Amino acid sequence: MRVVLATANPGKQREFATLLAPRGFELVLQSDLGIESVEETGNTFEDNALLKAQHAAAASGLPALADDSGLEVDALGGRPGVWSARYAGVGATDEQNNACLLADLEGIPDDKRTARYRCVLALVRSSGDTKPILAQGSWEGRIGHEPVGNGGFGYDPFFIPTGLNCTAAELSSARKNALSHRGAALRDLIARLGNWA
Ligand code: ITT
Repeated sequence: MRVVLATANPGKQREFATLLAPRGFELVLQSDLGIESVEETGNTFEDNALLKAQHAAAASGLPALADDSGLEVDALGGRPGVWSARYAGVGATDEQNNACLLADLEGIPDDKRTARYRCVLALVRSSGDTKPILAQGSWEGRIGHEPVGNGGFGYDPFFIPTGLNCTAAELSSARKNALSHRGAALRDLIARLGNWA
């Protein structure tokens, strides 16, 4: 099945390529079709995932898969949440977002630094698809005090998954995919696919 992957995030692109290759999806990057990212105006992961998928489907005429994801930190009332990519401002780098997170958590002890990654996927056959498939996954953990590891992307050097003594950035990509919110959301999506397409 030929599907446009509606993301401009290279970290997500790598993870999707590994996760979807064995599932018979032929992924086309929206950037390879000259499709720009749409403005994320939704207030929920679901709304933004749908927005991105519908935009890519409308621009390409192909089915589209989008991911909206982020980090919810309990001590910050669930922030940065849907604003995770823009925590330090529009166009912020991972380093700037991580610095912002660390500053906002200054003085917060370990047991209050609980957090989770959430991922919502939207798969549409066309921009007007009235029955999009939505799937989701989450990954519990806590936020460390310093960056550790070189793998993954985004907040991974600070995210210590529950039950592990290392950060998500120290995991191999296979292990991250097996444990992560994105891996869980993709397994949920595949379970919901049925005879889609
Ligand atoms: P697209 O909209 O183009 O897909 P984006 O990076 O803007 O890319 P989101 O709006 O969904 O995507 O924001 C997701 C942010 O959440 C991402 O930039 C990271 O900061 C964070 N994030 C999500 N999944 C992550 C993961 O597996 N590891 C680390 N950080 C993650």
